[in-house]
Amino acid sequence: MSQTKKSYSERSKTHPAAIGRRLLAIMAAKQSNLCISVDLTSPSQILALIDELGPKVCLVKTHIDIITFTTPDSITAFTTSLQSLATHHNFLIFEDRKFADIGSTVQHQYRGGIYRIASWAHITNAHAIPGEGIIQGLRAVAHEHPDVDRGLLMLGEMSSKGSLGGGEYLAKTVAMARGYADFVVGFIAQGAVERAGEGEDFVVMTPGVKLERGGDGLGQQYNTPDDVVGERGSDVIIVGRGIIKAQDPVEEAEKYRRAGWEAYERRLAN
Ligand code: S5P
Repeated sequence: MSQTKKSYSERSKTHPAAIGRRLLAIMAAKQSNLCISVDLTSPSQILALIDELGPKVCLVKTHIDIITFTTPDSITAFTTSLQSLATHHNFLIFEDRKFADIGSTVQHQYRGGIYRIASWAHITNAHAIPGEGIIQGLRAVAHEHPDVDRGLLMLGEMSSKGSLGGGEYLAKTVAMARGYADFVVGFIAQGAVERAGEGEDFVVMTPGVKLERGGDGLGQQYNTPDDVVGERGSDVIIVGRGIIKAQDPVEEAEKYRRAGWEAYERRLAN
């Protein structure tokens, strides 16, 4: 059976990566395929908004390096609070770091520096451009945390105008990830990626989502939840400004949660 026809609940029992099984189980339990992208710069505003939106989402996406921290301690305080919110509201944390260097360098970037991403983010992402050493480097750091589940998304296709991804690049990215099924949970792409054999499962997450199609004047291109989940077979919608800039972000998040979930249910039924 095509993976796009299987329920999240069914897939949560068989996904080859532990973090993939956990994410799919959360999606099924909360009836949410919504990932909120909290692209704000104030730590307290971010945490307050996540506390409000937590019940509606399966995943919270951060850009830790756009946040204004005053001291190193305030970074730890932030990531500790974020982890508590994740436990309390039952969501996972996705740091949108977009690693793009050789294996040796990304190991340092993932493990160390001031952000110590591997210590708090369940999922992060990487470009395929350096070749599979980037996956090997990140996976080795993830294995330094045997007590916690960690996973990676490979960027195979971007939402922005003129992106070099998609097509053959996406196919090569998928091929590269195949040997790392216990760590590569899935892909960032604009729709379902070429699905393959037994035992494989790719969670596909799609940014560039709003309730109405359009753009932002800087190359971002928006499609609707129905376009990406219903028509193109993506699994998770990633929404930033569509929710965080709304007058009532909680009410808006509920609209996106419902739109994403209904598109998924229609896909299963058709
Ligand atoms: O192809 C991509 C990949 C990502 S991760 N296009 C994207 O827009 N993103 C991220 O998704 C981007 O960095 C931003 O954090 C979010 C989209 O935000 P929005 O405000 O346009 O919904």
